[in-house]
Amino acid sequence: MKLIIAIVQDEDANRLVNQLMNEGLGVTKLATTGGFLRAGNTTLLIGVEEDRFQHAMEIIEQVCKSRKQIAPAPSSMVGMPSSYTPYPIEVVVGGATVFVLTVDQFIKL
Ligand code: 2BA
Repeated sequence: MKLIIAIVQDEDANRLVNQLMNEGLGVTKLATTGGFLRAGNTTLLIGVEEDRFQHAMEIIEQVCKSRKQIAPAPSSMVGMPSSYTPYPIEVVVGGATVFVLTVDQFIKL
């Protein structure tokens, strides 16, 4: 069994949970915050049997879209003159950041 930990954008999260549930896959949704943008995102825990792993990954790939977001500039930058005005920067947030772990045991009590 594998545990997929997928960090996705809030905009895609509900559709992804619905699609996974429709396919009979178990999923847990966590409200999380990205360290860089300090904005909300969603982390899904998806436990899947090996034979359904590829299908789960395909669903994630189909549903999750990468988008551009504006990251606020740091308020102060070391070594810069005090007249320096930092500008916000544009970053591309990926469709999904996915970690895959091999599950040692899966127990329901
Ligand atoms: P955030 O940390 O809020 O990052 C949002 C996006 O900002 C990133 O998209 C990336 O395009 C950009 N970014 C992040 N750190 C940066 C930096 N030091 N300099 C310039 N740009 C930077 P993604 O890479 O697609 O990541 C989306 C979210 O996935 C992240 O939100 C974070 O919550 C999670 N994530 C990404 N890599 C991770 C990792 N190695 N471990 C744990 N979580 C991770």
